[in-house]
Amino acid sequence: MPYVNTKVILDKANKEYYAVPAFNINNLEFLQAILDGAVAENAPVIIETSEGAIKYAGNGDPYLGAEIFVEMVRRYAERLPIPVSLHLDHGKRLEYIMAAIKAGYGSVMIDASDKPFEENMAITKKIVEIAHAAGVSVEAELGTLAGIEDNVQSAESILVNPEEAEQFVKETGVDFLAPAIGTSHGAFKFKGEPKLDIERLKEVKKRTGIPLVLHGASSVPQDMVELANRYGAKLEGVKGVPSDLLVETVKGGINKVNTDTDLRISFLAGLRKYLVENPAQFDPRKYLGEGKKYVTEVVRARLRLLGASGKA
Ligand code: PH4
Ligand code: ZN
Repeated sequence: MPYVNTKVILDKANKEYYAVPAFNINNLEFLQAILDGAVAENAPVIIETSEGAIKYAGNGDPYLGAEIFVEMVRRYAERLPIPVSLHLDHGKRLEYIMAAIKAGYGSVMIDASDKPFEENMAITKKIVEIAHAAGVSVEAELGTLAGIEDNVQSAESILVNPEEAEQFVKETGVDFLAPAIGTSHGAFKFKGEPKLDIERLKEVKKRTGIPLVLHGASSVPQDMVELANRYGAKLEGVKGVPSDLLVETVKGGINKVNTDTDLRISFLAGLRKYLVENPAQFDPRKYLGEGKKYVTEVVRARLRLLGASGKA
């Protein structure tokens, strides 16, 4: 199946009420592990890279980094029986957005969510014009990623406003929207009970109808955390979005589920276990290969949970 535009994958998911995970990569090994999992599940998959990942791959040069990722993803995708797309995650600098568009990414995110609403809207509109002219689809974000604390007042100010979401989508022509509903990036998502504003999400979906994106969606699987800790890691107090709550977000209209932390932790668990159990081994293909197996398992579980398995 070809390397496709992210819109092809997400419009189908929106129509058929499931979600596709978007997995972050920084290198070759994670890409291989993710694609192995998606092929095993006969599922569509979105690969995404942050500006940091592009900088890392390009040794500081965004154009080189973006080209390397497009080449890697496209060359693998062409040989596979599943649709695969490549997305720029949290594009904040014009240089990185242009590099991704020029290199051949299927979609870019313009993240101006830290700017006032009107400014976010103006910046997003401009990027939509540029990207659409090149056949590239666009994701934007409204609200701020942060957990919902007890103080409802502060929650109101950081979470998406559904009326604004409707106006934003109409005026910018954006293809996908990431509404803040109480998640946060990383492995420490909730201080107390995990809580997301599902009603707010449903209202955004009702008013916009477009594919919605959940950032900070990792579940932080406890078996992987325990395994990593057993072999020397110190991951304490880590907490993600529980599986049943994630399924609620899909029912509420989420179609793209950003997942990075879960892959980092599972790779670490496999790598640490292997290195401790094989202290004489120094072939990177062996120890990185073991990390990959754990990533593939987490990818497969995620695809099944979100309803993407069998949807290729
Ligand atoms: N992301 C991943 C952001 C990764 O700069 P960087 O490469 O560290 O950025 O956009 C997510 O939403 C992932 O959420 P998660 O932490 O819950 O996996
Ligand atoms: Zn994110």
